[in-house]
Amino acid sequence: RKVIFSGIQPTGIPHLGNYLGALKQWKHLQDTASPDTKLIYCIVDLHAITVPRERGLLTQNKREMLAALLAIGLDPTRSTIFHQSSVPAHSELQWILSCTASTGYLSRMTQWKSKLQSQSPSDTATTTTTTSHPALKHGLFSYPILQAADILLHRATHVPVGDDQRQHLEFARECVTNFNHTYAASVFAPPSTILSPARRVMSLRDPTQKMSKSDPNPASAIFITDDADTVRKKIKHAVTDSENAVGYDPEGRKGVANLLEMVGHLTGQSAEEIAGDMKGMGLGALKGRVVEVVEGELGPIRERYAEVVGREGYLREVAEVGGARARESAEETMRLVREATELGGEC
Ligand code: AQP
Repeated sequence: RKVIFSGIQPTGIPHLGNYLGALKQWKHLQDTASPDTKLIYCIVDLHAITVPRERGLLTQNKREMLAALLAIGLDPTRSTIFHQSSVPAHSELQWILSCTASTGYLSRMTQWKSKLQSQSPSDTATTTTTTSHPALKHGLFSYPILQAADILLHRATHVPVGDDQRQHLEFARECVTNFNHTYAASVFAPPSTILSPARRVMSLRDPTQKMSKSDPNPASAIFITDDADTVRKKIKHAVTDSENAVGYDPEGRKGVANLLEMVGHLTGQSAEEIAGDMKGMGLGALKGRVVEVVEGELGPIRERYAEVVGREGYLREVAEVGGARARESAEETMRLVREATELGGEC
């Protein structure tokens, strides 16, 4: 049976990168999957606590993320939508997987290495150890094991993610091999990665960096709830270059390429095609086109979000029903895991 699983951190309102790289694909899969395909979408709050936050913010972020998932068109009667911490088996399986996971492999993860660089003083920036900086917590290091547990707990066959998660998916496949080999079992099968065509949407302020919720500059990202005026201003001020002519050169003109790719992902055309259509035009015209297509896509989402985010009772009910369904799905797997590991039986 095909099982599609994916997750998103409740670390703020999703941006255009999350939307094009993951959420739009989630909705597309929901709308096109055969009736017997299981669809499971998780708000990964356990992942979100790897970085500190003010009290109250996580609750708010979780509610807003749930509203955002409904606003993009996920249907809770078709897709299981739930908060990760409402299914304790995610943490239980993480521990079990961690006992066969390699620390060497974890320390080579690109995301971990970049967190090391951003959180460490410069003298530790090139190391891959956790020895020198108190801000580096173990949860950040073992994050990919929890992510593997998320996926394997529901025995996902397909996982739609953006390019930044590709390496973590490879690690999840490694966890499958390690577990099955250690326990001479075939409990898990390696999940396939589904990469959306929008693999990496870049920051509007620095097109060498991916658009990210945790970027402290809100002008770097278009959030799916930004109003029309904010969207227009952010795009108008997007960093491009001094050549005032539309042209697609993903290496040499990263800012312009990012804008062309955004239009492409929203219209279904290729970036080259759009550049061809806009030949001879200036960057102001390109930015105008970006505003038009982004607004066309996000306008209705923004309206649905405003309508649903205040319905606290409804949101609670969606989360409760999703949590119950996810616990059932998890329990089917955990029975097999406990049997394989001898953790479930009476003595
Ligand atoms: N810039 C991006 N382009 C394409 N896809 C992206 N994704 C994230 N950024 C981009 C995809 O969005 C999904 C959910 O991501 P996440 O919230 O679980 O964590 P993340 O990848 O770390 O995303 P952010 O926005 O950068 O969040 P923070 O700042 O909290 O770490 C994933 O499928 C991801 O690939």
